[in-house]
Amino acid sequence: MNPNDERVKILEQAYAQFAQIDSKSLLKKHLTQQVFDTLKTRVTNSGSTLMDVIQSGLKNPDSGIGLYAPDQHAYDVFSALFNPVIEEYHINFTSDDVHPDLDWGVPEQLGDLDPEGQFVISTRIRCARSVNGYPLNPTMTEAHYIDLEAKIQQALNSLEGELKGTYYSLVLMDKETQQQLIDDHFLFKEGDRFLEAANANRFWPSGRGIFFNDMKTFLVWCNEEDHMRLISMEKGGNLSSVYSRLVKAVTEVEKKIRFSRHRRFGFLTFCPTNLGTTIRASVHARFPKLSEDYARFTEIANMYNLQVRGTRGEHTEGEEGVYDISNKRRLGLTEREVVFEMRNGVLELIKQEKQLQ
Ligand code: ADP
Ligand code: CIR
Repeated sequence: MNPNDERVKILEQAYAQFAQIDSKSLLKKHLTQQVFDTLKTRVTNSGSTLMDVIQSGLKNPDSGIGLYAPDQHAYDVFSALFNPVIEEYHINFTSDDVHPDLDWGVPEQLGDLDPEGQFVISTRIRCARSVNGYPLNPTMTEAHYIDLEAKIQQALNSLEGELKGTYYSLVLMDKETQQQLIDDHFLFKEGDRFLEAANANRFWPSGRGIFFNDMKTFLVWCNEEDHMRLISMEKGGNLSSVYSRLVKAVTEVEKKIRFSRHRRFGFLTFCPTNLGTTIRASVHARFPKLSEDYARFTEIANMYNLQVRGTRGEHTEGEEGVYDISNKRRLGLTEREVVFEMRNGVLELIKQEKQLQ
């Protein structure tokens, strides 16, 4: 873009305003004047500018991160901003690193986190996939959403055995059913303001939906934050069982759909926090003693590279002492290592909670 382009002027005004605002986001920390000046005139091959990358964080100063990739090329064009954010979020992933090849490991080695059922209410592991040949959310047309939904639905319809299920389009779903699925932790919420500001909710509910098996232990979100979110979940702490189902599902779906990978960042996602393995392995668990001092609780979780979220997901509160504890980093280590990191950290929290009781 020419420095006199109207879009550069708008960016400059927005950046000046952002400078006055208090924000703990990684965007605020890493979008220095120098980085801003380097990037403000850049455009990706799909026409995305720095504004498309940062507008969610500008509009939501309470963002933890504050940026998204409007298209695959953005990770390279705006690397002066993405790289330091990615390196900080994914701890230890430095500028020389390349994400390793896929390695699921051996699910049976993970075991049960809480065989006596004292702490863990449920276990969930999700991963994200972008479908090769389709743009990311802000650059998708309505036709892309509808076409991709059909492609995903067709691939899922061929699943068999435990993975066999039904696809429910959001367009056809009544509001009560939708709300019940959200309340039961199966479905994504609607109108997420971080995604909204990133231009990721366009044409809603076109092309959006959910697939699940009868037991609701295997689910797929279609065209929400990412093209696909594949989810395995069940009551209790049997991490082996949950992980083994996810591995089976992803392996089967991959036979039908080609996923996009970034040469350095592994599986491609819309949010830089999800790159690499894209795995978030979590428990819903009660830690009544440890969480009495919430600041200390999150500090301990951090020591094991774990993240604490509220009961209804990111940006929500813990209800009745139930927290969502998951691995924080997803990039720079293998699938096996990510899930082991979550396992070891949760086992340690359980040990410490027991000592306090
Ligand atoms: P995601 O993990 O897909 O990035 P969220 O943090 O928004 O996104 O969580 C999505 C949903 O999954 C929420 O309803 C959340 O409560 C639910 N969830 C997460 N972990 C668990 C778990 N271990 N057991 C049950 N539900 C869970
Ligand atoms: C934020 O910046 O808070 C939102 N854009 C969501 C970021 C994803 N968070 C995460 O920790 N994985």
